[in-house]
Amino acid sequence: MKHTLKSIFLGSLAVLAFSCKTEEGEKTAERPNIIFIMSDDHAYQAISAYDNSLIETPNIDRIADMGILFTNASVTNSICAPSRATILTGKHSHINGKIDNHYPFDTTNVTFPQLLQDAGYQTAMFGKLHFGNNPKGFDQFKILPGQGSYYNPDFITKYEGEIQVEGYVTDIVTDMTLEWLEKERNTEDPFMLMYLHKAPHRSWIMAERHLEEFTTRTFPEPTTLFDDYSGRTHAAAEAEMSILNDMGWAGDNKVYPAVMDELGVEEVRYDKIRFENDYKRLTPSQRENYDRAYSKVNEEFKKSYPSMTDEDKMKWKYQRYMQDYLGTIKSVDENVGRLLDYLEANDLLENTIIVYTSDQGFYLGEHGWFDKRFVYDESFKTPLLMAWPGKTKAGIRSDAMVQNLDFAQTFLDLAGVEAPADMQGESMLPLLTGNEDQWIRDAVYYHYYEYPAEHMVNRHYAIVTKEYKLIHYYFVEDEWELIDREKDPKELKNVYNDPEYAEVRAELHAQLEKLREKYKDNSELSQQFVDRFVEDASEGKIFGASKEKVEEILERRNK
Ligand code: SGN
Ligand code: CA
Repeated sequence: MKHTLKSIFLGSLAVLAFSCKTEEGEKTAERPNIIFIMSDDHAYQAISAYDNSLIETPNIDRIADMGILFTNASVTNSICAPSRATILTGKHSHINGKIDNHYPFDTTNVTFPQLLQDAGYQTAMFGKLHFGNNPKGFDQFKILPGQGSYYNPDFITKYEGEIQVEGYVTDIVTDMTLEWLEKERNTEDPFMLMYLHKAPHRSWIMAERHLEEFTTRTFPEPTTLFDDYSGRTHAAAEAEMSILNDMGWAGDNKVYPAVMDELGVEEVRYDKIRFENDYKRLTPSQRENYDRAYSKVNEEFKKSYPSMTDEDKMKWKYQRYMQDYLGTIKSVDENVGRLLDYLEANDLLENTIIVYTSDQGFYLGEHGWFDKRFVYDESFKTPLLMAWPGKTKAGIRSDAMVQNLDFAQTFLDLAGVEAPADMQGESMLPLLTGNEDQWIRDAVYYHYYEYPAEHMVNRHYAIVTKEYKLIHYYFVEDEWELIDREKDPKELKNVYNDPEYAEVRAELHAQLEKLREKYKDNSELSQQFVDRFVEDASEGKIFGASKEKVEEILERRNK
């Protein structure tokens, strides 16, 4: 069935190609250009097309106005480099091998940019990749080393070696992108461009022009800011991503280390050094603007800190977090606007597919958290807006269960390139062309691995349907969670042992096993990844958690 539909589409592409040829036959198929815009850790709660209670993002919203907003888009593994590996390969982490941020990407994997390049696409990548190796299949790339820096960032470039560029990272990545479109691209062949922002990743440092406005704004608190994690397995309580306890006063919230010393504020791990590392990158004039805004924050903090209760601290940190996080998004939105304006002014909107997404979602205080990793909605789901002006209907919403797993096959399909048989996603093309009925997936698979590590989110895999989530945590304790997504949208209650759900639970278990078979995941594979970790940990590689903590967990595991 799928194959037939695909043939029909390829057939119509061929007709399109034929009809595009001039009499002299000089013009080849008008294959669409692809622009893949991705930010790092951009929560859908912080895009006004989804929710305008925190920030207005008029430019990102333009993409939804021209096309589709997906309300159920998700990732297969909610962490940076694994998400990028899944996007490029069209395969789950256990198949492409990039299960976490630490082990390098296996460059023998076939990626969709390589296939598009082979098929005659011009390819370019600018911004954050985070692989530990350079991307294959690109005519041009300028990427940030590792996480990259917000101010005066370094870049690894394909032709100029390592360079440092003065300015603000979101503006610079856009300058590079526009320069490539304007000067390097030829206008004959289609292109595939990956425009990848570092923002709004931690430590959330906004552009100078937004400091004054955003450091004085106040934002509404989520209703679960003071979640006590009762009603679920131990995994939620064990996680170290609490705004109150794990967010740094200095490195994250920009309290000056000297002020912390003066007040006797206790440091969260590496907090002051993270602040210093960011601060020392600023030029004197950048520092002046930074200090102008943050000295006011620090003055106010000096007055209020001595009498703050834990509840006050949580509230204060949440506000500081939102000011900085959303401040960085303001620049992303402005720069997306610059790109869209360029496309419009250069008649490029018509035959270009524009995608806006994030490598995963993010907690903006829900459950008292920042960061991601869990299969709970805020980090499992990711924003996805797609437009193909003239082809997609404008302003529609889709609740289809699409994933980052699907991009590779979607882009290959759009370009009329056959996808390798071992890719594991589905082309989203039917959803873009109003053929929703041809989209049949009703459950997705998730598997997170990076544990024990920074933020201490337990290893888990899960099946997610529109109604339920069945989650299995493993490594030390084997524990299950069943979430009723319709009755409990905030995901506060595990009903796994509730007799009322016995039937649902049995059904989900069976479905989960089928999905694991389909995607070729199993306990032997998980065990291999665990064994590799345990061996490396015994050699002192500990991936961001404290040594004592890792030892304690491994000991618990051995019991
Ligand atoms: C850094 C951050 C973490 C974050 C990881 C992964 N700590 O280590 O908070 O979870 O990146 O993020 S920081 O102190 O260095 O800011 S990811 O998006 O790259 O997966
Ligand atoms: Ca990320």
